Amino acid sequence: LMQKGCVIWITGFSGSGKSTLASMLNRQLHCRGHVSYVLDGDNLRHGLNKDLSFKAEDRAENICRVAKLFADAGVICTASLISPYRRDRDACRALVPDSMFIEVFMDVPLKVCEERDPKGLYKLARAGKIKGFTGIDDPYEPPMDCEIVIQLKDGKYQTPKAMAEQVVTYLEEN
Ligand code: GGZ
Repeated sequence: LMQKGCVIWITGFSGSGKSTLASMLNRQLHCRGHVSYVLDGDNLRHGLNKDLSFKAEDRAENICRVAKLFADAGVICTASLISPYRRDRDACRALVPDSMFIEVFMDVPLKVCEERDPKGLYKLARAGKIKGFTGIDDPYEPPMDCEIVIQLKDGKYQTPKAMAEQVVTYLEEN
C-alpha cells in the first residue's frame, strides 16, 4: 500500500537547526521504510531557485509547489526554509490539503542562534556586511498556530534524534 505523502514545512531563524532536523528526519523516515525527500532553501538557492532573488516573495510558494508535487506522489517532503513571513507560509499552506501540511516552528531565541552562528553570518550582519538579515535588520514572524513546535531543553538545543522523533511521533499519531 502506498504511503500518504505530506509537506513538512520547517520555519525558523538561521542557525535554529532546521537543516539538522530535516536531514535527521529524512534518515529516520527512510529507516522506517518511508519515502522521504528534503528540499532545503539554502541548497535550492543554487539550483531550482537560482534565478530568483533572495527576497522574492514567491520563492517560498515556488518551493511549496514542488513539495506538493512530491507529496501528491506519496512522498513525505520536508521543506527547510527560514520563510520569515507568516503571509508567505500561509500561502504555502493554502496550496496543500489541510491534513497534508505540517508546519514545524524551530522555537529558538535569536540570541541562541546568534551565539551558535555556524557560518559566521550573524557576525557579518551585525557588522553591516550583510543587509536585510532575518532577525537582525529584517523581521521574523513566528507562527501563531502551527502543528509542531520544537523547543530548547534546559536552554540547550535538543539532539537531532530527539527533534526528529517528535516529528515522527506526530506523523504516526495523525
Ligand atoms: C537570513 C540569510 C540571508 C539573509 C543569506 N537573512 O542558516 P543558513 O544561512 O545556512 O541558511 C540561511 C539561508 C536562508 O535561506 P532560506 O531559504 O532558509 O531562507 S528564506 O526562507 O528567507 O528564503 C542563511 C543564508 O541563506 N542567508 N542571506 N539576508 N539568512
